[in-house]
Amino acid sequence: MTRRKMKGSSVLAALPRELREEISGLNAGRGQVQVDADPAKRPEDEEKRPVKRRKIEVPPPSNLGKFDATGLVPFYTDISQVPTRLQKYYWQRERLFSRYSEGCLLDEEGWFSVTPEHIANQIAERCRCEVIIDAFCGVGGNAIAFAKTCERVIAIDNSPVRIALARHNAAIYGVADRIEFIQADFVSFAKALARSSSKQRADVVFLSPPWGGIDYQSMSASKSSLNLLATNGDTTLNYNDEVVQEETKDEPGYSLDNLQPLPGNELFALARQITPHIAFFLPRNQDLTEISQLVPVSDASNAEMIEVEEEWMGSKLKALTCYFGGLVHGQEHLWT
Ligand code: MGP
Ligand code: SAH
Repeated sequence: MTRRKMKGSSVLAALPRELREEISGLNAGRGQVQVDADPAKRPEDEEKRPVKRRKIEVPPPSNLGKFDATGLVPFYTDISQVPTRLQKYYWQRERLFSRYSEGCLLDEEGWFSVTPEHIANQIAERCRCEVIIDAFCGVGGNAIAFAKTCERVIAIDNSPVRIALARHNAAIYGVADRIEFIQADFVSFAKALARSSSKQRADVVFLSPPWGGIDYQSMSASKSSLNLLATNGDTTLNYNDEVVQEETKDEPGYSLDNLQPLPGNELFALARQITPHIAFFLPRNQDLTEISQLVPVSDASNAEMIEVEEEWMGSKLKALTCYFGGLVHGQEHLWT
């Protein structure tokens, strides 16, 4: 994809005063934070324990300066410190952040929703542009990757804790100064931006909203996939890859209705008021019929194409990214 150049007024400058004030006050505080207590170590346990050589990751002395969020959440250096429900994510820590051992910090939602670095880099390459909005930046997995391919990254999250963690992690990667972190509700932000008269907005909006928690796979299924299951007793979605067909066979598809803070079709419509070029990060079992219904139906010659990228980590399908507008191969003309 060609690199898109847009010059002119900044996104923040285009916002109404109330929103700018809300945003400029963000960097001030870290808000109330709940921290999982480290498991208490009893001296008598230490004595009983056989002496073993253990590799412990120790974060180097911090040079993060004003972005240092150390202490906001625990930095785990050993599996024994990690709550059981998060252990499967901790085992993958170097895949989530290759610089984890340098002190990357994640809170509970961060652990189960951060985009693994390799996948984030792939998406960022595809989204290469001047101004990108990461609408739900979490602990910064995608925002850090976008900072390497985009001129400006506007990273939004409504959690003050995760904004602080994202900024801390971005500092470890040396890109904190290349990202504008904004603690805000994306819905209000997008509505304000869409209302603003500025012609210069954002080239791309990246949507990676909450899917409904750690158990998103068991959430209510989409109507169309349930109908298919009822009529066929078997469904193979429109994937070309046999492995994916195997994995999704007989499983009802995830519905966009489960997304937060709005159903996916409303979230998409909101983002489309900002730009036609959208990347939407979704569960691997997303019902693709719902995705196809996001764009207006038109005759075949004019039909807008959507591209769905499977995000694999090793032999495991992790998620899907759906690309719209000029992000779709063959639709580069939509950038003009
Ligand atoms: P997963 O299915 O929870 O993990 O999430 P895994 O390791 O495939 O678990 P398993 O039990 O199926 O083996 C897969 C990927 O989806 C994670 O690495 C995250 O990148 C992403 N992800 C998961 N959740 C719950 C969310 C979410 O709520 N929002 C966003 N944006 N991404 C998520
Ligand atoms: N892509 C991110 C993970 C995103 S998880 C990463 O790689 O780290 C989804 C995030 O959406 C959470 O951090 C949550 O705080 C945030 N969120 C939920 N509702 C929001 C809203 N209304 N506006 C902005 N952010 C929101």
